[in-house]
Amino acid sequence: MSSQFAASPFDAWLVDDPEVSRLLGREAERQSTTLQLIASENFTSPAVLAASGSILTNKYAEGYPGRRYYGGNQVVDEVENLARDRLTALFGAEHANVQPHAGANANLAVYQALLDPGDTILAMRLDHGGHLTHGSPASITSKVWRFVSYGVSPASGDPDKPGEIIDFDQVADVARRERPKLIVAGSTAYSRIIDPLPFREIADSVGALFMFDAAHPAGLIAGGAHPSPVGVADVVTLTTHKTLRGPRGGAILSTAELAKAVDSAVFPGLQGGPLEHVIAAKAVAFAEASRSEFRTYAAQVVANAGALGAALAEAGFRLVSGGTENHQVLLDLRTFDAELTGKVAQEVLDRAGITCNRNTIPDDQRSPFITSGLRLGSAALTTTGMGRPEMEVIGALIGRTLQHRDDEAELGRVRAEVRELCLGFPPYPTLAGA
Ligand code: DSN
Repeated sequence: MSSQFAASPFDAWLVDDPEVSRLLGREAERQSTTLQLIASENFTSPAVLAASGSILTNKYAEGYPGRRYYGGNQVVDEVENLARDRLTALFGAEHANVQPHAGANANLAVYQALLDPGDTILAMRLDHGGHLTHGSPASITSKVWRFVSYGVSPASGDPDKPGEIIDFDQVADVARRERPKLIVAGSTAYSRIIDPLPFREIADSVGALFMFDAAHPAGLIAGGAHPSPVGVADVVTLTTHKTLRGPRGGAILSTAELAKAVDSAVFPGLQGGPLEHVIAAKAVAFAEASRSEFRTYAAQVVANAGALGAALAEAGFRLVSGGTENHQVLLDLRTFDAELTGKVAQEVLDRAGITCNRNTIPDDQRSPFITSGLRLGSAALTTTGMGRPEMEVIGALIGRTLQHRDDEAELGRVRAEVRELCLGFPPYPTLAGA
């Protein structure tokens, strides 16, 4: 492939499959000329792309280093040990499992490791920002375990104390009443720091174990922008592809005491052969996240989300919880336009080259498919080098797009401005033209 936009360091090797090559080329162009504001996405480094596209995909390695069910794993063992060592060092953890194929698998494995079927788990309400694996009726988690939930405090309308933050009185009350065996902290749509300490205290007060789902803030924790739950929680789960900026996948950190239970729950409990090519890419990402530049990156992600949120507030949107302390901005669209749903906003923004996702807001009257909110994230655009000035431009562009959503000519003008902006911040400058 010879294009201005490269999809991987190995594009040229796809000449024998022009159909896939063309599709990858189109996706490379999409990622390079539209604004990536999905809060759970990022741009990995070319080194991460190279490792995840490597020959390690050929190897079966069921088991763990030194204890595999297949021969020929001498090198693979070194790769997985390197990934585990780098991850434990990055977070100061006693034990790491780098095999989970996704964050959902990591969570499921922890439940399996620590609980019996039917045990009670206390986690965040889905419509207040919790994840599917925190007890959605659609998830297998709720069929195996009994979930009870906590949420955020009501919106107050007072700009100095806006509310919509985790209600620890409620966490403690439900914990006392329901006596969960496990308390889960963590969310997918919540723009504030999650302090692990009050959760620990509540868990101790009712004799519960404590799991921190760090899928979203893992990179902010690694980069020192958020407090670390490691050493506070019994188990920390994470994804490697969001703010941590690695390949798509999950990982689990635990105390040494829980290591065996966690490892057995991942394999053979839940998964078969580990994706060693992805584990190699995780190792690359963990090394990248341990460098001082990554601390600068994490701080900039938070600063950029703040700048984007301020620009959106200026454009007339209400920010859920009144602001942001992480990589996310959760918008309540109703103050901007009571008729505008998250679904329509997402679709119109997509046409203008602005990629984000609709999201419920606390106590949303609309369904999760329609929603009254939008979730935006700053992690990917920060990787491209964008800063405050670009966030201000993007906030204004979002306002303009949604204001003129029925005006195709205006959407076309925004699309052109978005393309121009993105071309100044290529995600893969060293691969372009490959
Ligand atoms: N898909 C993830 C997110 O967007 O937050 C959660 O699984």
